[in-house]
Amino acid sequence: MININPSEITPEYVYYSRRDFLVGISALLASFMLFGGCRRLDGSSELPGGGSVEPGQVSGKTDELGDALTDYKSIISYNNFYEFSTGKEGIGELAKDFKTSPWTLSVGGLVNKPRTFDIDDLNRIFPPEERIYRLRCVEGWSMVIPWLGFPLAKLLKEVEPKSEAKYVRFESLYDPEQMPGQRSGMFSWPYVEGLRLDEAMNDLTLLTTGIYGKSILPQNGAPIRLVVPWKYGFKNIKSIVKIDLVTEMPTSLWMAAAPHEYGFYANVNPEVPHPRWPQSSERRIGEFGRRRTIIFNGYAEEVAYLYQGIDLRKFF
Ligand SMILES: Nc1nc2c(c(=O)[nH]1)N[C@H]1C(S)=C(S)[C@@H](COP(=O)(O)O)O[C@H]1N2
Ligand SMILES: [Mo]
Repeated sequence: MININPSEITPEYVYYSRRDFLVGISALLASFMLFGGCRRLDGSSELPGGGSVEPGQVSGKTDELGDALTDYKSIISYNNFYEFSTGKEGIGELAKDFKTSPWTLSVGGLVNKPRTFDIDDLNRIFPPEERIYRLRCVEGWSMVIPWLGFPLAKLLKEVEPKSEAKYVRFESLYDPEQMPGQRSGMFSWPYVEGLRLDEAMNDLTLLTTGIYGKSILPQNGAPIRLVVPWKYGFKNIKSIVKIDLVTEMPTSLWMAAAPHEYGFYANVNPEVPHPRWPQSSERRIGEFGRRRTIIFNGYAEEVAYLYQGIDLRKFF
C-alpha cells in the first residue's frame, strides 16, 4: 500500500509568470532557429510550430479537466522503476549516471521496413509535441504530467506493419551493470509490455522524450518512454530499446510475475479492484485526501470504442 509522508510532497507550484508574455516572442525567434525537436544543451527543447518551452514551463496550467499539473519536483522524485529499486524515492540519485546516449531503438518484427533509430533521428522525424496527461498508478496514486512526445502511430506508419501484425511488444534496456535491480532474480528481465495494434495506433498513445519542456530524466524513463494515459502506470514502459510487431499477445513482466494481479489490458477502471488495492479512488500527488477514479482515467471518449464487446472485468 502506498504511504506518502506529507513532508515529502512539494507544495504545488504555480505556473503563472511573465513567461506567458514571452512565449509569443520566443515562438517568433524559435521559428528562425532549427526545426522543432532539437535538443539544446540546457535540456530544453523547441516545440513543433516554433513554440519554445523553457525548463519548468509549459504552455498550459491544467489538463483538459481543469486539474492542476503536478509539480516537477514530485514527478522526478517519486517514481516506479524496478530496474533501479523497488522503492519509489531516490531513484533519481540511483540512476543519475545512467547512460542514455548513444541510444538506439530498433523497430521490427512483422513490418515491411524494419529500422533502427537513434534519439536524434526520432526527434527530427517526429518533432515532439506537448501533451498534458493524467498518470494513474495501480497502487492508487496519480499525477498530471506535461509530456513532450509524438504519437506512436507515426512511428508505426513509418515502418509499415504487415497485415498479420496484431500486437506491439515493447522491451526496456537490459543492462544489470547499470541497473542494479536487474541483478535480482525477482523478475524476468528485461521489462516487457504490450499493446493491441489498434490501441497502439490510437492518437493518445505517445512515445515521450521530455517532461515540462525538458529532456526526460533517467528516473522517468530516459531517453524514450511509452505513455498510454487510459491504462495503469505500469503499461508506460521506460527506457525502451526495442519495439516489435507480433501476432501473439505479449506477456508483460507483470503478467509473468503475478498473473492473478496484472492483466494485459490494465485499463483504469474504478469498478474492478486489484487484489491488493481497491481502484475506486486515488490520491493525486500534491493533494490531501483522495479523489474518485474515472473510467479509462477520463479518456473514455477517445478509447471506449476499442473495448466494445470485451468484458472489462475479465481483462483487468
Ligand atoms: N522499465 C520500466 N518501466 C516502468 C516501470 C518499471 O519498473 N520499469 N514502472 C512502471 C510503473 S508501475 C509506473 S506507475 C510508471 C511510473 O512512471 P514515473 O516514475 O515516470 O511516474 O512507470 C512504469 N514503467
Ligand atoms: Mo505503477
